[in-house]
Amino acid sequence: MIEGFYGPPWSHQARMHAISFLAERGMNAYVYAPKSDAKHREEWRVGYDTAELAEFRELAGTCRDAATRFGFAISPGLDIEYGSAGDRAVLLAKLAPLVDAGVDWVILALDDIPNRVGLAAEQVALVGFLRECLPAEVRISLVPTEYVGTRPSPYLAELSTGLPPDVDIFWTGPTVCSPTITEGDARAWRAALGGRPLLLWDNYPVNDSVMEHELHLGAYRGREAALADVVDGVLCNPMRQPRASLVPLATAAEFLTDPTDYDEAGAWDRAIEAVGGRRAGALLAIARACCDGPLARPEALPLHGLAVALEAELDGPGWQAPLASLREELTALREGATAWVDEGADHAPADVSDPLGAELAPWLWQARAEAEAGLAALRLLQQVKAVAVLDPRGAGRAAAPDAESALAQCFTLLFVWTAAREASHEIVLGPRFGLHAAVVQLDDGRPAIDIALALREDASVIDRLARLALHSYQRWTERGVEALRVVVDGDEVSPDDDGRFVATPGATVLLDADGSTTQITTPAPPFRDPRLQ
Ligand code: LTM
Repeated sequence: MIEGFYGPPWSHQARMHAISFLAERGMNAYVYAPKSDAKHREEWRVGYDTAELAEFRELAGTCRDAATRFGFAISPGLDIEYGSAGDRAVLLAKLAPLVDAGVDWVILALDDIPNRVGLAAEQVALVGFLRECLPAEVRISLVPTEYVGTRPSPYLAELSTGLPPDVDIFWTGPTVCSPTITEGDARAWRAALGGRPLLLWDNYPVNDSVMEHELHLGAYRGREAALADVVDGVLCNPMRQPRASLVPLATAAEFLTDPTDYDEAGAWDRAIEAVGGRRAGALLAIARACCDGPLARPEALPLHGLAVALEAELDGPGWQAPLASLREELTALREGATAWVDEGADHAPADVSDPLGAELAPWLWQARAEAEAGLAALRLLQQVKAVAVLDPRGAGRAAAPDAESALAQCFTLLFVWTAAREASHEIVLGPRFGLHAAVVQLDDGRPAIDIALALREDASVIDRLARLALHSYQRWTERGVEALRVVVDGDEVSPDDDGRFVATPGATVLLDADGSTTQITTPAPPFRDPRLQ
């Protein structure tokens, strides 16, 4: 793992917990590289104080005990004068106490700075200087200024010819947060670097900068098993939320331990169980609502598949079953999120009694609002259909759509949908507007943004359900009123004024009203219905 995101660095305790948790699952490297630790980047010249060095020492000890390699990254590229003897001396003076505290791996992180002609040569000289001055047992790696792509470039060529041979180079794949990374991608990048050792800085599940409203709780995926034969290591960049990160990271650990036989679904279940503990059920519900991201498009959300299935059945007699599946998914989300936020209503970022709940709180609140809106949409869809209750002896009661009930439900939907859209910017059940860092290489090696990869718009499943319900309601208002028909095993029966009818047990019962049909396959409709009270 490489803690290399923008945003508040993890707490020391969270870091120590993550290292031990991941070591138990086979991960064996940790790099300290939080961009927002000023002493790591903006104020890289300032040394760590005694208390901070004591924490690094403890971290080094934890890593040693967990058979985990401990790396410290320094990111001086914003303002270092590469050739300046003064800056070089400051850099060495900064690193010396860290090496003394147990760091035996130094990473020079020169990412996210402007590139220019001649930069590679200056960086090569600085790495050479560090190689000469740091003890031989300290490994050195470089995060280059160009770290994305699969093609050669003048910068990479210059870098690879000048660096000491044992210095390995970080790379993030074809883009910054790469949806897929193949063996071929890695071979191509390695070739662009003259075949030198390559470490994958895998930007998953990271959710910083433009992604900070997303929670990436889905399983690790999209990496070819044979990638392991080409790269010399994989370090995942976690989310700003240390506990929640352990879900995707535990799945990555399973993949990296055995890429060929990786069982994505099983790994995800195991991760949720291990991280969620007594909250595993609720964590599963929120994870199913937040498993899209750079590695999985919103179409991968389970609720999306259920919504598509409902759309396919909506105009036919079998609409109740897919509607019931959606109700189940959304109810689990609403119940899980509600119980969690209610128990820790004062969840503050520093809540130590439930650190996972504190991290997830903004998404739990949003999940509750989204689930309410989705359920309101489903209720409205039911209101514009004929429904019935049917007991095992064949006694039934049916009702046609009713203008008053439908209107009331339509208003409810409009209010709760508005509430969900206005609640917060946190993304749950698909983005209304979302961005991913999608820098790529053009054919000639120059950098660019892949807009198709970067932009995700109008992909909220809740919006989709709300629109579906409102359009169904609209279509119903445009139809003429037709009398309710009840057809039992092909024969029309006449319900009484209260809608009561009798069917032989096990018979096929169809209701027709206002141009739509409902087949009765369950004793009651998906939602309790005011028309049948
Ligand atoms: O990926 C690299 C090498 N650098 C930065 C990371 O610090 C950041 O966390 C990710 C995700 O936004 N993108 C980067 O470019």
